[in-house]
Amino acid sequence: MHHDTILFSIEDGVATLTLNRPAVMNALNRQMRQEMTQVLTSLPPEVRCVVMTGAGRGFCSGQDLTDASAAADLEGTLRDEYEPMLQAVRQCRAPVIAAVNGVAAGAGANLALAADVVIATESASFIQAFTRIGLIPDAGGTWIIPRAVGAARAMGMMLFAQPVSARQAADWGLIWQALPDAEFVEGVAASARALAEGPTGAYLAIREAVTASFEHDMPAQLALEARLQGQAGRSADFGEGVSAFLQKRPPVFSGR
Ligand code: T3D
Repeated sequence: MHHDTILFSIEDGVATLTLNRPAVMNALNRQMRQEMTQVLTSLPPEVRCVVMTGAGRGFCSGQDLTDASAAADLEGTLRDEYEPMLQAVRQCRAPVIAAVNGVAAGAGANLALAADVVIATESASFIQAFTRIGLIPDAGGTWIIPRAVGAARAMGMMLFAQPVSARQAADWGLIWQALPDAEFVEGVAASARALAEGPTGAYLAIREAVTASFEHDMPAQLALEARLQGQAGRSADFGEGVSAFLQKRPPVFSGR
């Protein structure tokens, strides 16, 4: 399928989805949101890891501020266009890596933070830019950020709208890794390969359990773990993992 605002390719089970409006730092317009949602909800079966990244020097500058129609109905735009895109990331049938190649601002930052794993290049930064234009953080930011870094840092990021460097973000636990710029591309590729060769069902169950943990008490979480582990225990990948261990060889997971 042809896309105008994103690039999409698949190699060795890794799908790379590149936000591709570099002249505006990959600002999100309606078409980009639709194309992202469409691609993420119709991945071919061979895909076992998705890498989201940006073309040019930025990752994503958030809402395209030249789009007057989105501005005229923010609630509708969020409900009808942002929410499906974010749910497509959170419910993707393969683990998602956000490869933050440069600045991630506004909804662009929160799109990255919705991924399962965020790897940023050291020169990148995360900006909750919203209050600069009189808005509140959206695109899931008010849910994800306080859970990741606590209320004090979340409030500081959101009220001051200053860039948080990739290194600071990693030190705070907002993201998984900040890599030196020279190691970024290979580091992302190695992580993507590792996930694409891994036990996909276990990865998706881990996402479900970690997400649910924020709402559950411990008994409810223990019950969820038991159910999800029962499911993992019936997978071919569990059989393969144990056989490989006993035979002292690396496992070859099928993702089933
Ligand atoms: O539906 C709704 O509207 C509600 C949803 C809201 C969600 C949101 O995301 S609100 C937050 C929107 N985003 C921002 O406020 C960030 C705006 N951008 C910036 O602050 C800066 O551009 C960056 C920090 C991202 C990058 O700064 P810098 O100095 O590296 O680059 P630049 O020169 O500012 O940007 C390069 C070009 O991209 C420039 O165009 P030009 O002058 O070369 O023709 C700039 O205007 C354009 N650009 C950057 N961000 C956006 C944008 N154009 C449209 N929309 C943008 N968000």
